[in-house]
Amino acid sequence: MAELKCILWDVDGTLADTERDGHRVAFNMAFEEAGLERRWDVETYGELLTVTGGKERMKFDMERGGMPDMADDKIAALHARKTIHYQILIADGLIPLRTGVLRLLEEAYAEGITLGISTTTTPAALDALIEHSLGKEWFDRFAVLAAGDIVPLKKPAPDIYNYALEQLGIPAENTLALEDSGNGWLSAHAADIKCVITINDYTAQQNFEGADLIVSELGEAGRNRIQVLSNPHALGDLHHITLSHLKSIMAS
Ligand code: XBP
Ligand code: MG
Repeated sequence: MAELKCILWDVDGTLADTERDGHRVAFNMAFEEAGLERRWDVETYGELLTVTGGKERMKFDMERGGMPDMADDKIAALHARKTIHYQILIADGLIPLRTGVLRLLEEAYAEGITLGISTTTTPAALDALIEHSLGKEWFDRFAVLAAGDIVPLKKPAPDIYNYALEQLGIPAENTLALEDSGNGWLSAHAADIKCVITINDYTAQQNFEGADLIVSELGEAGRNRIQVLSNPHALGDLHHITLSHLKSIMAS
């Protein structure tokens, strides 16, 4: 039984559905700009999402014959352009937060629970989403922004979660992660952090065996009831997820 002191948030797919209409589109813009013929359609991108990290994803596609051969520095330069396109898409306000995210963030912040980010995406991409989808004040409200290449191994390795915990000085047993993907779940689990999953179209079929709660979304009081896919802590009849549900998970 442990007290909930910290919530670490994944970004892509959890804070917002950024992958299909954000990152994927930005990759394709960078490919076109560089004169490459390769385009990642919605289905292909879904396959590629099993590889975390944009540079790693491009390299994987290259190694399987999708993209032309490129040296690491070319991949990095292409990815830098992709990040700029992504920042512009996000600044245009095209990607809203997922339902219930802001409500739960605000509730937790008001209660003094430490909030942090644990993501595979590039810091500049994260900053764009915070600024344009959450609001600038959240730069100060998150106690740690753990992102991208700050650790050598990306999710599913536990490194990014371990890094965030080290920075915060908060034990894993007092921390809860919010994730959307199998790789994210494996990463949090390997860091001994309890984890709630909000699935999305790209991750719905992935393996979350052992996760502490699996739901379709966090939901809102005034909206449709969420779908509950796994409720191992027997939280009762869930219409939407509240902070007290997250506390109950930690306490059981
Ligand atoms: C998701 C990722 C990222 C993004 C693209 O991260 O794996 O690679 O798809 O962002 P998370 P970059 O779910 O951990 O937030 O191109 O900046 O890597
Ligand atoms: Mg994610």
